[in-house]
Order: sequence, then C-alpha cells, then structure tokens
Amino acid sequence: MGQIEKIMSTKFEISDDFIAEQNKKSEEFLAEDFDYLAKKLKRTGLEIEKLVEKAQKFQVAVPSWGVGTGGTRFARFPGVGEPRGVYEKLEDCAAINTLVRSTGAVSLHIPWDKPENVDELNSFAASRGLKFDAMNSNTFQDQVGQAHSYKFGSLSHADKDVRKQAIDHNIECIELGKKIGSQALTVWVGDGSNFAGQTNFRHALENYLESMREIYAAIPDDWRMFIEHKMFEPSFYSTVISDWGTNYYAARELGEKAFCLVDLGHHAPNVNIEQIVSRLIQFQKLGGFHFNDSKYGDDDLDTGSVKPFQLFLIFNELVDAELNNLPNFNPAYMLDQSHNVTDPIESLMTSAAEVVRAYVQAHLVDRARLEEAQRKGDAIMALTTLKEAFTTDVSSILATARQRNGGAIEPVSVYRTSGYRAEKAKERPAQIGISAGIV
Ligand code: LRH
Ligand code: MN
Repeated sequence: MGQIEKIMSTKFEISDDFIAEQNKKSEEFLAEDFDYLAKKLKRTGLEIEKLVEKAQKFQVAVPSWGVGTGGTRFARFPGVGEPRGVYEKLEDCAAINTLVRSTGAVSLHIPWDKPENVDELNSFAASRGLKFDAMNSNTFQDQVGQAHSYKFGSLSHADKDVRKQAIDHNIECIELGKKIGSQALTVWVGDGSNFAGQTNFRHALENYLESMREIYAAIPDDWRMFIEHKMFEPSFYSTVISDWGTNYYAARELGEKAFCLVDLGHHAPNVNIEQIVSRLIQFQKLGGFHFNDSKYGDDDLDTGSVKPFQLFLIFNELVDAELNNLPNFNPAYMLDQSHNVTDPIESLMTSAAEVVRAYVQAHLVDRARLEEAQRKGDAIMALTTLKEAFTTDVSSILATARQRNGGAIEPVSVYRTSGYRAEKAKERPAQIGISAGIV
C-alpha cells in the first residue's frame, strides 16, 4: 500500500453495510411502487426486469472538477469539506459511485489533476473502484512559468510557438492518460476573438486543424479524440469551434478516431440539440456528451433541472440508434456541471440519476406506433407516444437498479444521514481566501 493510500485509508467512507441498513427504511414502499409499475408496463408489453437490467448497466462519468464548489466570475462561495486535490476529489467521486453505482469512471482535467505519482493515483483509484474516462486538456488558462500565454488563443493562435506549446500539452495529456487507462482525449479550446477584425476566421481554423493533426497523430489506435464545440465564452465576438457543423468538419478532416462531443450548454437557447445528435449519429461522428442544463448561456446547471424533456428527446435519438444497431455508435456519457449553490455530491448523484431516467424512459417509447404516426403525419399521435414514455414515473426502476448494484434506494437521504460532508469538514480544514471561477 502506497503512502497516499495509507493516509487515505484512515479517512471516513460510507460503507456498504450502512447503505444496506438505510435501504431497509425504503424497501417496502419501493416494492409496492415497483409492482404497480410492472403491471402498468406489462399492459404495453414491456418487461420491467429488462428495464432494470438496462438501468443497472448504464454508466455516466463524473468530472473531477465537479466535486469542488463552482463559481462565476463574480464569486465562488466554497462549501465545507472541499476536496483540496486529486485524491480528495476521487474520494468524493467514489462516495457518489458507492451510493448510485452508475458513475464508476472519473474524467480528469490536466493540469488541475496532474498527479505527482501516477502509480499512487492508479492504485488509489483502483482501491476505490474507480476507472478513468476521457482526459481533458487545458489551453484556456496560463500556468505559472508557462513560456507563451493563451490570452489570444492556443491551437489556433497566429504564433506557431504558442500552437506548439498547446500541442505539446495535449500530447502530455495523452501520455498520462495511457498510464492510467484512459482511452480518450477531449479537446475544448476557448480560442476566438472579442472584436471584429481581431482574428482572421479562415487562418484561425486552418491553424487549429494543423495543430489538431499533430495531436491526432499521437492518439493511440484504441483511443478516440473528442472535439467539443461551444458557441461563445470566454470569447464574446467569435469562437473558432463554435458549432456542431465546424466540429463535424474538423472530425471528418482529422480521421476515424476523431468524433464530436456535445456539451448541452454550448448552444444558443432553444437550439434543437436532439436533431444535432441525430445528425451526428447518422454521420457516424457522435463521440459523446457533457450533460448539464441551462436557461441562458453555458450555465452548467444540474442535468435535467431546467429542460428534462429535451434530455429525454436526446435519449430518444440515442435509444433509437441503439435499437437499430447503427454503425459506429458508441457514445461516451459524462456530466460537466458547476455546483455553485448545492453540495456537489448531491448534485452529481441527482444528475446521474436524471441521465439514467431519460435513458430508461426512452426505452418505454412505443416505436412501432411512433413510426406509424410519422408515416401518416399524425403529429398528435407522435407527440403523445413520446409524452406517454416521458410522463411515466420510472423512479422505482432506477431505485431497484441502484439497490441491486449494492447502492442506495434514496442516495441523497442516505448521504445526508451518513454525515459524510461533516466528516470531510473535520478531515479537510478550509482553505482561506477569496476565489472565483469553476476551480
Ligand atoms: C467548457 C467546458 C469544457 C471543460 C470546461 C471545464 O465550457 O465545458 O468541457 O474543459 O468546461
Ligand atoms: Mn464541457
């Protein structure tokens, strides 16, 4: 056992026995709700046990940067027992997975999570039952001692030396990812401009593609590269990879290991994201998702907390692709949220459950009836068919899946009863100082 693991083994954890004991309080009502739903679904020819199995297998990765309290440019109001480094972040990610059993992988952000000792990181993660999902590079902030600033861009920067620095950083992320079992690199760049004329749109995209080709060449054959588009912020006049079309063009240009990642908050309000998803599935370039929710900009609110019907409609497209075995369809699911006013662990548990909910509800859709309605142009029947699935309360399926996986029937109340946050407040003395932003 390594040094870190020895230290961390003394820390408070939520035990499986505690969860099983707490579940006793809810088992009876759960059984009642489950039996009622089983009968209701049977009427439409659906086997509830098959749906529970699907829910038990479903996984969505959590962002390491999501377990700390987030903030805005105005302020960040840290909570108690904040994780102070990658090991405490993994501790909290493990607590989430212990309770919901659908978040067994963590997506790291470099250099925020750069480990001193990779072997220690690997053995600690393994000891907590965690794997590593996509690596996230960071060329949107300047690190202390960095030779060139990213103030005016990174992979698309007019200066070749700045681009080289950004390319090298992404390749460093791949090399680290290979050592910890990750199989994907997510590249999001904030590159763009704040004034008309500040950048040449064509040159910026050409520079970006030239840089990405060098990074792509370092992507191992069993890896994928996820390109993340975003309409605006931190640039407020133009963004180099601003929409799914440019993203798709870049992924096509780079090659078969490059795919498009859809962060739900990276689109203008009311954009039809489910159609973008359908297009990327059809074009065999859907790499994955950063799930969150928003009302205005990239608000990074909890998934399903603002537009749950949109989340359902996105999964309706994903399940349609799954059931039709469409080619090259293997999307990576991740949460990417910022928790400014809630306990991040509660938000991530609740959001993970909302993603599984949308997935299970999408499996309730009577697809034969939907296709018939679509053939006949019967809009009301089509919408009703979707709404019947969306308005079916599948909570008892989700809770049963968690319970059968060894997790909590009621994750948030078991978490609160465990006193985990208060224990972490004792173990992790607060770090004094004003801060803003997401980390
Ligand atoms: C950009 C983004 C990106 C991450 C960052 C933390 O808005 O969605 O995925 O690198 O948030
Ligand atoms: Mn994102």
